[in-house]
Amino acid sequence: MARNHLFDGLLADKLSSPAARKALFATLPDDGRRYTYGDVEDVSGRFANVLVELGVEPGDRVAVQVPKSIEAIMLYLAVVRAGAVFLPLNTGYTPAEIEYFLGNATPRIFVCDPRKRADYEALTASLGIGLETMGVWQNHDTSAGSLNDAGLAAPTGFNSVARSANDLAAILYTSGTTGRSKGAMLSHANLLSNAETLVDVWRFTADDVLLHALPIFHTHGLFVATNVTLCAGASLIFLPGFSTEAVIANIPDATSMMGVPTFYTRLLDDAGFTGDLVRHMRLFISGSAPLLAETHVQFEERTGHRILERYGMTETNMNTSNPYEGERRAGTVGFPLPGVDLRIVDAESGKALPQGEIGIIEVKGPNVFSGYWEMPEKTKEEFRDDGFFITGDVGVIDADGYVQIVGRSKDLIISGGYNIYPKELELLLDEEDGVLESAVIGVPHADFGEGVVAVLVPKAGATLDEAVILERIKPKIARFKQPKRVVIIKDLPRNTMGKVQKNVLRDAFKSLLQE
Ligand code: MCA
Ligand code: AMP
Repeated sequence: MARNHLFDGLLADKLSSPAARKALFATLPDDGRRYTYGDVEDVSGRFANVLVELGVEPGDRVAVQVPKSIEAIMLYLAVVRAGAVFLPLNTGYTPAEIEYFLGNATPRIFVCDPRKRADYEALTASLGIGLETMGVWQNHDTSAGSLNDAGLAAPTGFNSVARSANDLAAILYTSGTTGRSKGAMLSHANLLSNAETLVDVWRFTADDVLLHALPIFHTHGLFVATNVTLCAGASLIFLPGFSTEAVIANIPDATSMMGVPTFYTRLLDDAGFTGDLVRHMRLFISGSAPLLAETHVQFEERTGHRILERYGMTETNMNTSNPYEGERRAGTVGFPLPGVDLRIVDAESGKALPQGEIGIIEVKGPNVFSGYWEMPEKTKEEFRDDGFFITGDVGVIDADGYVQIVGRSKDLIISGGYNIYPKELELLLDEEDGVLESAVIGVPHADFGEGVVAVLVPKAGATLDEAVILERIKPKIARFKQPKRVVIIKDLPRNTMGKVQKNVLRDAFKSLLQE
């Protein structure tokens, strides 16, 4: 039978016999349900049948902004099985933000939260995009959206559409320095090769139980956590989101956990998170944002476990990881993964730098995406002629080969593991009445690592008010991107070239978000 590279690569051996199909894929502590690998095949088959019925053809995009549920994972697999391209969107995005993604990606259908259907009817109708809904199922009897209903009525059997290694499996949007998001095109082979590598280097097996508290619209929760689990034939404890209470309640049944640094600092802040509670754990992994060396040390002191930090990007999946065996070095992201070439280059000349010198990190490998959706120019700008992708992260390789990320050449804020591009906010703020110009910066934040601060300069004669500005941008942009504070100053500091000196602002306001 023709193969679907990603689905069959992840799952064929788990579906090969009735006994294998009975293995557990997920438990859902919220409603007591259990999902076996057989259920994964059956439910993804139901949704794949529904998608085909709705007119989804191979290569079509299916855009999805739905609350976290196990059915949403089944929808991801269904899209892959139908030969289409999965396009997940952050649940925090406002309709104004979603409009751009739908216009840019022109999906066949858009699946939204049933509670938000009315917000999208006119937009999808005007773009000629089908509108469907998917909500959270509390049990098998109650449905929660048009896709949930249709899935219940559809047959389970579905012959996955043949797809080869280079066919697209997903598009994930990631903002650029220009402030407009670009769709990173990820192939079946990008996703499968990275999952296989991570299973290997992190020693995942069918005995693993991964505590899943991440959102599933980004690389971390969707591909790293979920694909690795599927690939290993392991299982998930699938939580609707992160809370320290839920993690503490469920961690006794887990063997492993993946999280952003905020997960770990919040757990350490809770006296109920003790060494005894997690003595049995095999592995804690952190990524998406820098884990402070201090957190690494505190975590080991409390639990005896050394968090394993790794480094990735939407465009590349995972690039480097600290070793499973051997020293997990605090403040570093470890070694390039097997099959990944990583070099440090001079930002200006693009020439490779010797070990120990700081420069831009570039990567090449089977994990690296093929380009940005319908943006050949942008794609060209971010690749070297020899195929290396320019990450925009600034790093250095130490004498033992550990990669350390020391900064970013791209103007990016990472808050609680979410990326925020200042330009996008600056464009919005500049449109506000009375604003002459703005600069958006990230400053230290005890909980989120970095928090957003907007620095505004009023037009001559105008007065600006922090609360009014915050209120006005509220409906325009996702909550997590909104400034935690707005400060108003007379002039922005500039260098002799006229460029705003954000480092000066970051220094001036470095304590603004500290308690
Ligand atoms: C929530 N808020 C935030 C954030 N999260 N503000 C800034 N940054 C955030 N990350 C807002 C809320 O809207 C709220 O505003 C206020 O801050 C307090 O929210 P709180 O209830 O404390 O937040 P929460 O719901 O507990 O969420 C915090 C969280 C969450 C659990 C850390 O942000 C999270 O799950 N982050 C994970 C992100 C992630 O998966 N990143 C991976 C990207 P108000 O009170 O006004 O409503 S993939 C990636 O980066 C690459 C490829 C990789 O390497 O993995
Ligand atoms: P995204 O745009 O969501 O793909 O985020 C990718 C960016 O997150 C990378 O380019 C890095 O700047 C950052 N990142 C991911 N993992 C780490 C890490 N372990 N340490 C520091 N930065 C990280």
